Formats: sequence, structure tokens, C-alpha cells
Amino acid sequence: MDFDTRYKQYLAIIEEWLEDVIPPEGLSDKEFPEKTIYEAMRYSLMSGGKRIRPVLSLAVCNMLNGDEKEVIPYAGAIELIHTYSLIHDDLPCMDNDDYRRGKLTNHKVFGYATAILAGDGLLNLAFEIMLRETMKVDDKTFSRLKTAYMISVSSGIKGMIGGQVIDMESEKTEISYDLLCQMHRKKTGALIRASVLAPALLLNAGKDIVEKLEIYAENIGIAFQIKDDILDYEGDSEIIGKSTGSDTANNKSTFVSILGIEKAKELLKTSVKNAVNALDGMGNNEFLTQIAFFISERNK
Ligand code: GRG
Repeated sequence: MDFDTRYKQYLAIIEEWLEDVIPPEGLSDKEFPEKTIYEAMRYSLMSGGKRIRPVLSLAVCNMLNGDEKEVIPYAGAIELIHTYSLIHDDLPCMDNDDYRRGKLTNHKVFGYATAILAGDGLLNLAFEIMLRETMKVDDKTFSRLKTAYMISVSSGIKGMIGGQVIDMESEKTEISYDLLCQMHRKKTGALIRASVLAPALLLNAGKDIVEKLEIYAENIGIAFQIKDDILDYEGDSEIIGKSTGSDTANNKSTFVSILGIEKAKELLKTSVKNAVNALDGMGNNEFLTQIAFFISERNK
């Protein structure tokens, strides 16, 4: 099966799952006086992201011959966490963006207060879902617990939130290459790593497999961010669905500003190569290999 068909198959599974967990449109005011929050959550969640994180989880599950049903609640929870982070990141007190995924940002449509609560609502829902899954008592309970814990650490102060803080504090100053890498390993990389490792933990994969997946995840995480910086520098805002050039306009330190565009592109290639090499010797690794290339070749 070719890459696009397989990606679309995973997408269909994820979209169906997301539709199931997010309340539908057209709720009655009488029955749901709080319905604005559902609309705001749905607006951002169902607005056509690439879903690369849950796709990664399903792909790793497939490579390890696992059961998708076991993985999807955690993969989906990561997408909810990712969407909350985008809503909050777009707020005027953070990155102040008007467009996301080709649509007006959440606060532009629903106002600041509702956008903050919609982000909170998605974050909370992710943990409700993971706890609900983890409470099922059987021989997989402990692996589910480890997975939920790993995802909470990855999205918290030691992971994504920590990275966001480094980002905010280093605005308008040129930071060192080491700090740039550290920031992105947390801000962007931690949730990508969690998406790759969640199925491995759920399926109790061996140490050698987890180690290889860690190297793969580290490298695609950094590749993802380098590509993001390259797209901000030379991408097409129509295709990306948000404004470009904001990093330069805001004097942000990026892989492009620190290394220059050519070196950034070289580092992107090297990271993809390292990711692909890490999968060496693992059977059924074609799709994950193609994802590494997809990350570096994407135009949005
Ligand atoms: C607010 C706690 C908090 C964290 C925000 C992830 C993040 C941290 C901010 C997003 C800013 C940004 C553009 C980061 C670069 C990499 C990235 C996460 C891009 C967006 O992810 P995609 O490309 O988006 O997967 P889609 O829309 O496809 O889901």
C-alpha cells in the first residue's frame, strides 16, 4: 500500500475517534447551557490538522503488530493536548496569531476567555480519557499507567510547557544553538516522542526496540522543528494556513536564523537520515521511514 493511502487510512481512524469524543454540533441551549465551550473545542480540534502525532502512534503500533484499539485513546489524547497547546500559543499574550490551520484562531472567533477555557477543556478531556482507559483492570493496566504518566510528563513542565517557557523567555534575544535545541526538544519534540513511545509502552516492547524508537523520535522531532522554521522563512502562507515570516519579524532565534538556511537544510537531511537509520533491522518499518521523509518534505 502506498504512503498516501496508508496515511489516509490512519487519518480516518483518528477523525472517527475524535468525532466520538467531542460533543456534536447543534446542541440545544436548554440541555447544554455551556455549549459554547464545546463549540470552541470542536472548532479547533476538527479544523484539519495533519494529525501527525496520532498517525505516528498508529504506525508504531502497526509496526509492532499491536492492537490499534489499545493505542487510539492515548494517540487521540495526544492530539487533544496538541490542539490545546496551539489554541493557547496563538493567544495575544503568547504568539499572537490570527490564523491557524487556514482558519481564524480560536480567540478571534470565540474571544480570549472562551479560547483559554477551550484549551483547558481539551487538556482536561485528554486526561479524563487516559484515566478512563487506565482504570480498566486487566493484565495491561500497568503499561497503560506508564503510558499515561509518560504522556503527562511529556506535555508538562519537563516537556512541552517547559519548552514554551524557554521560548517565551528567549524572545528578542539571540540564544545559543544548544539552548535552541534544548527548547525544541521540549516544546515540539516531547509530544512527538510521546506519540512514538506510547504504543511501545502500551505493547510492552523490549528495551532494544524502545531505544531505537527513542532515537527515531528524537530525530524526527528536531527535523519537524527545523522544517517548521524553514517553512516560516520560505514557505507559502496560503498552503501552511497561517502567516509566515513571523519568526524574522519577531527577531526569534530559529534554526534558520542561527545556522543560515543552507546549514538548516543540511541538518534537516542529517536528522532524517539518523531517524531512518535508527529503524534499521526492525521489520515492517516502511511507513515510519516514509513519515521521516514526509516531515522533511511537507509544505505545511
Ligand atoms: C501553550 C503550553 C503551550 C505550548 C505551546 C507546540 C507549541 C507549544 C506551540 C506551537 C508553536 C509552533 C508553531 C511550534 C512549532 C512546531 C509545531 C508544534 C507546529 C504545529 O504542529 P503541526 O504542524 O500542526 O503538527 P497541525 O495543525 O498540523 O496539527
